[in-house]
Amino acid sequence: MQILVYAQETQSYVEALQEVAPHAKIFGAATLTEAEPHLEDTEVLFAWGVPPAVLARMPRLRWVQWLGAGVDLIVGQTPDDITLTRVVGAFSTVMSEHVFAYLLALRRGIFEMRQLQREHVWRRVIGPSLRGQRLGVAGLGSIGSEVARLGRAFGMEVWGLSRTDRGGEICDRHFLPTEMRDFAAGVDALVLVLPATPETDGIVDAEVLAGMREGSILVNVGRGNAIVERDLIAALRRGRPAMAQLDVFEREPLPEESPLWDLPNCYISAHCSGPSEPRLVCTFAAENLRRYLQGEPMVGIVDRERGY
Ligand code: OXD
Repeated sequence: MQILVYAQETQSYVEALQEVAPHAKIFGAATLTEAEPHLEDTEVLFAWGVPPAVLARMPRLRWVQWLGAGVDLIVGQTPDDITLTRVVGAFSTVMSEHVFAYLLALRRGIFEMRQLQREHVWRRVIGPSLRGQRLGVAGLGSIGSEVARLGRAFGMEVWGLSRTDRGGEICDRHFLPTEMRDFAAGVDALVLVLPATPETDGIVDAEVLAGMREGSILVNVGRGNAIVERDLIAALRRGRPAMAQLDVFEREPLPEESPLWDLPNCYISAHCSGPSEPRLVCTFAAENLRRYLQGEPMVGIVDRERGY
C-alpha cells in the first residue's frame, strides 16, 4: 500500500504513520513537484493545502484524510467514491483557549493595561467579569462544545446554535440557524465556530450585527464566509458589537487595504487559532490509519451533503 503525506512539514506524519503501517510505502511532499512521482500509485492521501485538482490524477486513491477541521477547500472536488475524513477533536483545546484568551483579555482590559505600561501611566483598569455574562456559541461540534464547556467553567450562561439540536444538551438554550438574529441579540459574547457551507454564508449580516448588545464581543474562529465583512466594518465603526476578534476572513491573507486592520476595536489574528500542524494532528491521523487498515469505522467521515 502507498501513502502520500502532502503538508508543509511531513516528517512527523510519516514517522507516526509508519509505526501504524510498517509495511506501507509512505512518501512526504511539500510541493506538487515533490508529490508528482507518487500520484499514480497512492491509495491514501493525508493532505493539507494540496491543490484539489490533483485528486483527478490519482487513479488508485481510496481515502483522503484532510489534516484540518474544515474541508471547504476540498469537499466539492473529492469524487464520491473516495472516502473523505477531516480532523475532529484535535483542535478543541487550543481553539477554545484562543477564544478565552481574547474574551478575558478584552473584558479585563489587558490590552489597555499594556498600552498604559508603554506610556508609563499608573492607572487602574477594572473590567467586568465573565461570570454571569451570556456566551453564544454558533456551531456545536467538538470545538464549539469545548468553548461552551469552558464558558460554563467561567460561570457564564451558555446559549448554542447549530443546524440540528445535536449538542443542544450542553447549552442553557438552543437555537437553529434561522434564529440567528434572536440568538445574537441575546448574548454578551458571540463566538462563531461554523463550517463554510452555503447555509452559513453571510449568516452574520447587517441585521444580525445591528441587533447585538451594547458592549458585546464577536469572535470568529470558524470560517470567514459566515460574516459579511462590509457589514461588520460598518457595525464596528458604530460600536456594535463593541469589539471583534477575527481569526478568519472572507479573503486570506486579509488584504492590506482592508479597513479591519485599523479599526481600534478589531483584534486580528492570522488564521492560527487551531493550526494544522503535526503536534496537534499526528495522533488523530495515525489512529484513523489504524482503523482504515483494520476495517474499523474511521473518525471524521465527511457528509458530502452537509459539507463537513
Ligand atoms: C482547519 C483550519 O480547518 O485550520 O483546520 O482552519
